[in-house]
Amino acid sequence: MGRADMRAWVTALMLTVVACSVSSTISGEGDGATARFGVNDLDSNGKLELEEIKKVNREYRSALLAAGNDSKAIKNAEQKYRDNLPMRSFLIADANDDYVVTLNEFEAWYEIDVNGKGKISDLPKLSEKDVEVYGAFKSEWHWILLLAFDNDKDKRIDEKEFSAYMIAEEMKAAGYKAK
Ligand SMILES: [Ca+2]
Ligand SMILES: [Ca+2]
Ligand SMILES: [Ca+2]
Repeated sequence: MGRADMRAWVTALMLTVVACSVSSTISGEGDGATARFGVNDLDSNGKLELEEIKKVNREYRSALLAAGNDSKAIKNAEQKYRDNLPMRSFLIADANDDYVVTLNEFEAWYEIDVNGKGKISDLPKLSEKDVEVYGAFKSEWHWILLLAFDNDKDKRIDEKEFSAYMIAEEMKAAGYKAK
């Protein structure tokens, strides 16, 4: 695969995941920031840890995967995980890059990214390490999606299997049912 091709399919993969996580920025009633922080703080220790956010996001993805093409099941999963904090948002909110998001860091992120106050450029930038963490985490999900096309079950994706995956993705994007 050439470099340009590689870029094209990586972009296609990224779009799939973005589409899956867009719905998660809706917040609940009342003090949205605190409520949403609480939903993601699985062990209720007042901090959001990297592993915790990975866990929530994995659960959300599994629910979407289980929903398959069933649009009602997809809606239910999106509703259930509407306060889920996407990995990318966690990494942005983590202003001091210690991979723990405090309520203060979370509220600062929430004001700008969810409440739309201030400028997006005021948000902390993703560091190189953040991008690495994000890329590695995303690869888990892409690998699960790809393995569904591992017809000979050898845990490797050959050219033919990859082609079937891409066709299925394009079918989905064009609004046709998967074969
Ligand atoms: Ca926690
Ligand atoms: Ca932090
Ligand atoms: Ca294979």
